[in-house]
Amino acid sequence: MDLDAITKYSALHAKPDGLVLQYGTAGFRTKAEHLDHVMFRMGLLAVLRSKQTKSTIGVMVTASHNPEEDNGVKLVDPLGEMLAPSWEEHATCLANAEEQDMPRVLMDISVKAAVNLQQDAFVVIGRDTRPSSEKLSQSVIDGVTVLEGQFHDYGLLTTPQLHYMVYCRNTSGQYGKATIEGYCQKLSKAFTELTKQAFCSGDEYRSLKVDCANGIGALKLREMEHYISQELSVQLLNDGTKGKLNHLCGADFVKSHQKPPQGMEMKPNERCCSFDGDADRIVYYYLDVDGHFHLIDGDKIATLISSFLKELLLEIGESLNIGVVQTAYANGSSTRYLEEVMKVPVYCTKTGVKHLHHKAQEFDIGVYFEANGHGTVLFSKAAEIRIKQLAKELEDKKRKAAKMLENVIDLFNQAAGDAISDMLVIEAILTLKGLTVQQWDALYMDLPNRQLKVKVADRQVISTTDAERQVVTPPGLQEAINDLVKKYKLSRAFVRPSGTEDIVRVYAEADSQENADSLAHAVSLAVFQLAGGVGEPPQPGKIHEGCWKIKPYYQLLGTSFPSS
Ligand code: G16
Repeated sequence: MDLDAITKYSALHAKPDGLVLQYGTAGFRTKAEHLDHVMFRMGLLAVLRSKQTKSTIGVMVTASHNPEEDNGVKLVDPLGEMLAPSWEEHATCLANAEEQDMPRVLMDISVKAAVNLQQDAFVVIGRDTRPSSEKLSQSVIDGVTVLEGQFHDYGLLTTPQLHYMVYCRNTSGQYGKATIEGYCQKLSKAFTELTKQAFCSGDEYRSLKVDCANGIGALKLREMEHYISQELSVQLLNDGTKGKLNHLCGADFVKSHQKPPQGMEMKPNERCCSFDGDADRIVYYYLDVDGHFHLIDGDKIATLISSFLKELLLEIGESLNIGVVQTAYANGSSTRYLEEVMKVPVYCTKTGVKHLHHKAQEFDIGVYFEANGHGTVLFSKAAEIRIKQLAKELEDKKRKAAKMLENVIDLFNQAAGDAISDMLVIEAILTLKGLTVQQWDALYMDLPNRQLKVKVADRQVISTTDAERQVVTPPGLQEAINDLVKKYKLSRAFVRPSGTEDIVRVYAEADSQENADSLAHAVSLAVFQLAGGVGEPPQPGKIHEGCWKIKPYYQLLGTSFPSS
């Protein structure tokens, strides 16, 4: 390791004094102007990780759903998964080392992690469309080259596409070709094969409006469009030609405000969806004939997908175990529907797809989705081999079902939650089942809910347990939440520090929208008072938006998956 060269180049990417950042839910995120040194150092770290794993490592420059002014960076491990937790710690140490200490910290990491410095290293880099991303990805490249790592810069990519590229490169192309054409060909082939099987191919199922959050999703969906235009016509809105990234649009906006994005003109019952800024999340929605907005979030996506997979497994007579993984944000109705109606085991993990992904790996088929629309499905190697074998051996209807499963395996991006891939899966299922968006929505009725943000001086004063459903510190906060929850029916609330924004998130659900709003507001006030709120205390505000025509509780469990 040429420490002199590292010191010299590091000075060109100097760390602002006193700045402390943490590798959070999805890497480092903050204002773009504070990230140059982090990018350089993550280039260095990616080389060490590549040497240690003897594999290609990915570096993605994006702040996903955050505002355009922010940016971020995360490392992608060999099988396309999120960075191992012990390396997250190394990343935090390296990013926070003061300028003069940085080379020593880098050496310490290589010793601690038993990195063979003679080993070759290869790093692939991708970035989103933020104005700051190109320069910041150049800083990553500077870090890679000063440690004499080789690299390939993919330039503009969605985050899940970068995960896919890493996975392909480390499996000698068995998972697919590590190019955009390879990605589009793999997914579109599976999509075409699947939709070919549909009995119902009326126009109703063949067009979709997509809000691309003014981000990279627009560019990459345009590339995919060329491959799928025979089966699906997509109309792209918020494609980045006019608006600002994630501003009044995108999956995070739609989910948290429970209303359509700017620029989306919706006819009644028209199926629409939104991607987030780096196209790793998707939510669906529609307006009913009375003009009410209906959101179909990650929970309902997981339900649709697991129902479909369960049906196919039943058809081929295989008892592979399916598990669904959610977080505390999952709507109570979704968990009840999955467990009590569908009889599928459901598990709750901490927020962050890295946690869900890990849990989902325990099943033959692990379906994981966060309520915010971030998720995918993982098939174990054994399940994949068995399904492929059955697709050859079985006959007639059973063979058809096994073939469908085979195509579903190819259609999912198993490296990471992927808005484009998930959209194609959902469109294929709706077409195959002959389901309208309203029928899908009617699987169960969401409990009214509200998410709010509270600004505090130091969000780390809040620590949690039980998959973030209970507060441990500061003292008294959990008791205050418990007392507030008792005042409402069918209610639940929790708070947790965000790992991507400098705020505390508050979630509440209850029997009516008014009660969910009121509970969320009361919990926000408790956070403000007990966890060091800054600025104005949270105001009740205008938060009664959206459509929640809630039915009595017993009806929430009533519907079953419509069969074709
Ligand atoms: C990232 C993570 C998600 C997480 C979200 C919000 O999403 O990948 O798993 O749900 O941040 O996290 P937090 O509540 O900690 O801010 P994205 O789409 O921004 O990459």
